[in-house]
Amino acid sequence: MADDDPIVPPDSKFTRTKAAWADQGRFLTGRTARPETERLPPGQHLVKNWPVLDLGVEPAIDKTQWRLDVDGAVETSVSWNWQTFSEQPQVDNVSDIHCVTSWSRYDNAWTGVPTMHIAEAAGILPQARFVILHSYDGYTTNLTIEDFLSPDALLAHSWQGEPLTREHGGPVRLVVPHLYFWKSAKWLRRIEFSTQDKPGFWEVRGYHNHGDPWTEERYS
Ligand SMILES: Nc1nc2c(c(=O)[nH]1)N[C@H]1C(S)=C(S)[C@@H](COP(=O)(O)O)O[C@H]1N2
Ligand SMILES: [Mo]
Repeated sequence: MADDDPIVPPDSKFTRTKAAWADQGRFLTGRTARPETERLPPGQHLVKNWPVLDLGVEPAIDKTQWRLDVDGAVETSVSWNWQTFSEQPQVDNVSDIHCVTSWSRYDNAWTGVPTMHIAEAAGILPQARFVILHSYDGYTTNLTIEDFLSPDALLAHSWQGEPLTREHGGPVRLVVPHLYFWKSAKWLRRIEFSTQDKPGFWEVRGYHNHGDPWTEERYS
């Protein structure tokens, strides 16, 4: 894919509302919690269902058309199709979801390819420090290499043993459990390793560049 995103993400009332929450500091408690002693981060409440949050456009990507590119500051650019992606090493991982709009959901069983393997397959250059995720709906989000390569982070294609549904980001989404869920890009299209940070869709709309739920890094 070219460096410029060809897709323009939609503007919507919900997008504008969420941008306003960043201005107002909505849901902030000023409390910090520790993952070792508390399971629910400050300002969060537990839900049993699984809410859908996105820009309102849910791209339908057939597995025969689906591609995932890994490029940028790497030794070897990689482009997987569904077949070659399925041949990569697989892991199962159970983790909690924490969304910045204040809901959390426990015990999500994900299956997919560990992000560590992506780094090995492409060979990250020493000067690469950031990872920019690009999605089929035009969404982007940014992470440091360390956060992206966290041991429980993966490119998930299944949830609770079933293929990830379209509304939750299928065929493949990122899952980075230790950060707010907006960092977990749905409908993943491209993983760009970069020497420079490039704040993504929510990061340029008042949301925190890092997004740690335990220290309430909700807004910038
Ligand atoms: N491509 C894409 N990924 C995205 C989003 C989006 O709009 N587009 N929204 C983010 C936000 S804000 C959240 S909270 C989670 C929601 O994931 P879910 O709908 O599966 O709960 O996806 C994240 N990943
Ligand atoms: Mo979100």
